[in-house]
Amino acid sequence: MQRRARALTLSLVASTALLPSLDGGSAAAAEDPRARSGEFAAPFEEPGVVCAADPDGRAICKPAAASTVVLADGRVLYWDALEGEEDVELSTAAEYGDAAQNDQSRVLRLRGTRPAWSVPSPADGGANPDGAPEEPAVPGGPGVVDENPHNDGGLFCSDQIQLADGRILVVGGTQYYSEPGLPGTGYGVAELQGLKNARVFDPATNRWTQVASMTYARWYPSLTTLPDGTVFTASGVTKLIKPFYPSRPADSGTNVKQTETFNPRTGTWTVNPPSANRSLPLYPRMHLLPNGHVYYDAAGQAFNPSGQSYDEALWNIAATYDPASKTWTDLGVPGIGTAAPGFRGSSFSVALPLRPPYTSMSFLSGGGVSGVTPGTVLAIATSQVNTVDLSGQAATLRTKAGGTLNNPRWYSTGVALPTGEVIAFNGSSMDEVVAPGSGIPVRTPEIYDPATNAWTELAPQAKSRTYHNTAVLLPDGRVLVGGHAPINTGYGAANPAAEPFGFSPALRDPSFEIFSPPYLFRGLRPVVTSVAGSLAYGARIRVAVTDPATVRSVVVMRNPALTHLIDADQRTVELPIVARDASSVTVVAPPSAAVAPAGPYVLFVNSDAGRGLVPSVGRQVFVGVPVPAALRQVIGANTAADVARETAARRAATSGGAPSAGGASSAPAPAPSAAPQPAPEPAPVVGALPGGELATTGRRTTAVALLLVVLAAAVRPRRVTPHA
Ligand SMILES: [Cu+2]
Repeated sequence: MQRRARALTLSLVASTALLPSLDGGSAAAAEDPRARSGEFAAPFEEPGVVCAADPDGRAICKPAAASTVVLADGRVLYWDALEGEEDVELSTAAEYGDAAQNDQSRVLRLRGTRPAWSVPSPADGGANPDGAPEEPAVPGGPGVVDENPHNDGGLFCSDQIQLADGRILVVGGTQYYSEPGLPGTGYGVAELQGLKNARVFDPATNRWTQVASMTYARWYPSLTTLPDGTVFTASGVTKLIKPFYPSRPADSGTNVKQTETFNPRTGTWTVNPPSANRSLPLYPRMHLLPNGHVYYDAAGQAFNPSGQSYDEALWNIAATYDPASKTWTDLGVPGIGTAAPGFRGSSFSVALPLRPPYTSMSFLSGGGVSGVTPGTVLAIATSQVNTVDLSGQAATLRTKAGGTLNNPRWYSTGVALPTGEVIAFNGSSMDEVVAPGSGIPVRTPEIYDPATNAWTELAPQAKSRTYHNTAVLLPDGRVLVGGHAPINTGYGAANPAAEPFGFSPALRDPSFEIFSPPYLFRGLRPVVTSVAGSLAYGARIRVAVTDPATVRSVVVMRNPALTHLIDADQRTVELPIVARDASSVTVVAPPSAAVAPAGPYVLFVNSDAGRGLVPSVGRQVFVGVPVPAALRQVIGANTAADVARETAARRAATSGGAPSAGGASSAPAPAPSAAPQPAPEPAPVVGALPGGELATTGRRTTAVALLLVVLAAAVRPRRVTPHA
């Protein structure tokens, strides 16, 4: 059916000064309040209209960063979520099976004085251009209607990791249809089905290509890179809303229990034996332990209070998976005796620094909602540190209650910093999958100090970002905060009427903001003047750095690849300092691929000249593999430019002269005087539905009314299906 894009609004690019603080401030920095609070720069977004009409009349809007990847070439790959909500006129539940669109991707370049965007080819990742087969819940029953050829390959609801060579593997995703539907109307009961597809983005060519597909279709899976470079894939669901599978009834009413492993060398998938099956939440919080096993941190996405899987009580149990024996071992329910024992929904799970001898690993989680069904719908403010101890014969789990967050936060993204601190960004006061648009956004980030186990509020951001927000550490030590792609208000049409009263924005937000953490205002930053591009396992590595005597630690951090609060490969590996001279420190590279799977990492040096840890600008390195030939030149050029700029800035700061041009100011992101004003809020492309237009939709309104009975059971993406 024809759809009309509405209310096209021009928004100017809001340029930001993209260069980070290099000198960390002058002598006056001791009194600088930003040394406690950090600072946000003004929001900016892709230039052009917020939404334009495609040849079919559908709204094509600027994507929000619901999934964000920091590429080894320093650029940022991101893609949208829930594309097409702008075309829903009355009811997401009744129209979205047709109105949904494949999600667009973008590449953002932050180097230089202005942000720049490019569009990968194809923009939507290229899966299923000719449609994909549906799995009907009722063979021969009310039919599947799938008349939109542009929504069978959505990037939304996939998961992604960095391959060892810096390409990005993206697995799963979404296809949309109505089941049942009314042919020719665009109306029906929306269904979101997982994809079997896997695709790879190559930063050297800006292209997406398709690789072999999985056996099982997965919506909201989690990927974890194993020590041998293969990729363990768990969970996801095939049909989100009506998960009954006539061809395999035993799999009905729960998520995909089968696990699969992808081998990037052969490009093939292997279904693991039944011993590797496990009932897990969507986007289970997984991490690779330094013994090579995969840890499930008893957290993930869940939709309280009505339940999502008949066996979801099992999600309370933390466990490890051994890739050699392909078996799981339960570690028990974490946090017994704390305020939030067991499963936590929509909570981040951030790996804290791995330190020699690498025999334990700790994970900080915070916020979200508590428990499986019935659980909580209101956000919680608890945090906890789960530690898996591998020093004995068998892995053991212990939980330490963390400090209470200053704000309850559902769907808050946690970002690990080079210093070992963690910042919680974004989120909402309640679960906005249950009641879209009814949460109060949390705009104040807070920082966790592992030394005190406490959370402290930071400088607030400009934009509200709740469902489908992201935040990732940039190689320069700042944090890129973006996203917000909500479900339409109350599963109807997007309605911004409640926003002035402090509720969540009804429309997607394609903007970004860059946060400079407090450590950027604590004094001079060390400058890494030289380091090898590739770190062989266990090798001694000379890191040439300014003022080596002040160096406290050297870490490598996996390049981020985040969606839905999860980046399973995220890890910070502290490298022991074994020698120090007048111009360098010498460290030992990670000992094994279990401690640090091969691939792209950013190396940071943390110094302390008396006012707390201050990280260097990071250097892109590869651990366990050579720098990929396709990226060698650009990484080399980036590094050379950074070293020259940072060295000049440090020289200017220490000589007492004015900071040199090129971003050496003590302010981390000053807006240049010529910069356009910050981008306006996204235009109300949907919510302000004119009355005249409503009057023209009488036929559709009747059709919607006819479907209400069916909708009562399916208006929300959650379910209770009896065990077959
Ligand atoms: Cu989602």
